[in-house]
Amino acid sequence: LPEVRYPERLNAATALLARATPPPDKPALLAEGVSWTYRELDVLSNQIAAVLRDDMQLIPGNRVLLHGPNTPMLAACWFAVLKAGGVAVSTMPLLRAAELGKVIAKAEISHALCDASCVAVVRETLSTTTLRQIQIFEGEGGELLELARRKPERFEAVDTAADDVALIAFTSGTTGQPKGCMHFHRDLLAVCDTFARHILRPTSDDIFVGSAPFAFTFGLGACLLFPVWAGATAVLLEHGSPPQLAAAIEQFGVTICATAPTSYRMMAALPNLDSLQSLRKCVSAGEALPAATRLRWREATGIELIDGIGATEMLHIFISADEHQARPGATGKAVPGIRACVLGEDGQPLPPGRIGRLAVQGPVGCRYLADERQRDYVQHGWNITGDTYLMTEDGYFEYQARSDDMIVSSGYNIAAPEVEEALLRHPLVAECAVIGLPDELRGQVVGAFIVLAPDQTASEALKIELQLFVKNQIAPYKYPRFIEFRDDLPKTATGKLQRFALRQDRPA
Ligand code: 3UK
Repeated sequence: LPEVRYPERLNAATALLARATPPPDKPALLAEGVSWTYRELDVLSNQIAAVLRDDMQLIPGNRVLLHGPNTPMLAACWFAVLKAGGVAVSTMPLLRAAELGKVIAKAEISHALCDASCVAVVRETLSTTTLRQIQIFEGEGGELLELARRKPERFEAVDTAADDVALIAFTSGTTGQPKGCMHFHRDLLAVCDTFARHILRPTSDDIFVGSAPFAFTFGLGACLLFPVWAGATAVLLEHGSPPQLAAAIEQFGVTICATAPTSYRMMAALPNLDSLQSLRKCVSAGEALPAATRLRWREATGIELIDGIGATEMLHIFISADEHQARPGATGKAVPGIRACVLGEDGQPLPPGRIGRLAVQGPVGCRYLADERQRDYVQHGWNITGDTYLMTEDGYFEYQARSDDMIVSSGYNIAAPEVEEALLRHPLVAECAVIGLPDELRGQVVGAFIVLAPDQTASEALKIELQLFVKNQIAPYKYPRFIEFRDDLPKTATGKLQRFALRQDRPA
């Protein structure tokens, strides 16, 4: 295993910005009507760091809320917080006051840098939280920028230890309440030195775009850390819906795109796929990638998707395969620098071909903010991600389900995503979620919640058709005995299905 070593004293913001030594006029960040060079990004983040220290009385170790959609200003603020020795806590731009209040309280946040478009919600939390200092930015202006522009161009970054906390990321709550995960300065480089260095392999000529906000570490890596680490260019989008993503790819000549499987499925259905010609590499993460989506994207663009499983607890992707090594039905192999195995009920590694709990180990690991579920996630030095996997003889990891989403019906193990994948191949099915429903006879039965394609009508006949459709593709015992049509499905802010919410909806 290639080992990654970092100096004992390390500030990730200066290390990342100093590493690439791009020509000073090289664009670092692009957005609608905005283009910032590496030098502009470095200087402005120095000046904001000075505002944090001198005007906002930030003390190293203080936690700073970064609230707003992905913009060059938010990126400059992120680097500034780290330079000033603060701990960055990015939050999803659409959070409501009650949710934001919980995050501020849990992370004991004292300072905030906030986009004017979402400041109201932050102000609502003021009376009930520890938050004391707020500065607001507005596009290329605002109070914060006015203060910043009066500061010197240089700033001596705080001499942080490599294992000082640099950020706290909150999980998206696929299985319940969001949990805060702490990551060190060195972790920010470690994800670049594992996934980016060995799998993505960007060059300084690449232009990145992604749909995930910085608050989702998939987005922080793919839209900020990796491009800066490579001395490349990042296009920042405030809204990353599939049509907006496709438009940005055309407008900016994007070469690397990172988004979720659903988004690739929807982009592949857009007219005029020629506009995606500039693309070179595409990363899919966040949810299992259906083989049909991989195929559709290859047919549409000629590009083999780079699937990768990551987690907030691990900061970024730990199992993946590049475009040459990709294998349909498998997420990939352990990323160089990271170890992975499949554990049995007894906590011992299973031989290849057996289904069990995925366990990973590497330079980055889970460190929950409160004790929360630390002992469930980290066992004997292994991070237990909560996913069920099978490892093949040659080290490929095949995703089965979230451990909570394995359905046991009449003694059979049925992975919810496999049934969903079969249903999604039907042209009338737009979205679906499969869960186990309690059943006296069978223990559990397979239940499917289905959103139909626009203008389609639900009927009993269609239910039967869909059941047959599944039986014809996968083992017949896996077919959904129960089907319900819905207008929409419960999802997290990062767009993931909340199967637990469907289970809670339906008491035994
Ligand atoms: C699931 C996948 C199958 C899996 C994330 C890339 O998703 C990220 O972090 P979260 O904390 O969720 C983690 C869980 O999501 N998952 C993610 N990717 C895949 N399942 N195939 C995949 N390719 O259950 C995992 O445990 O929201 C992804 C980078 C950074 C991230 N934080």
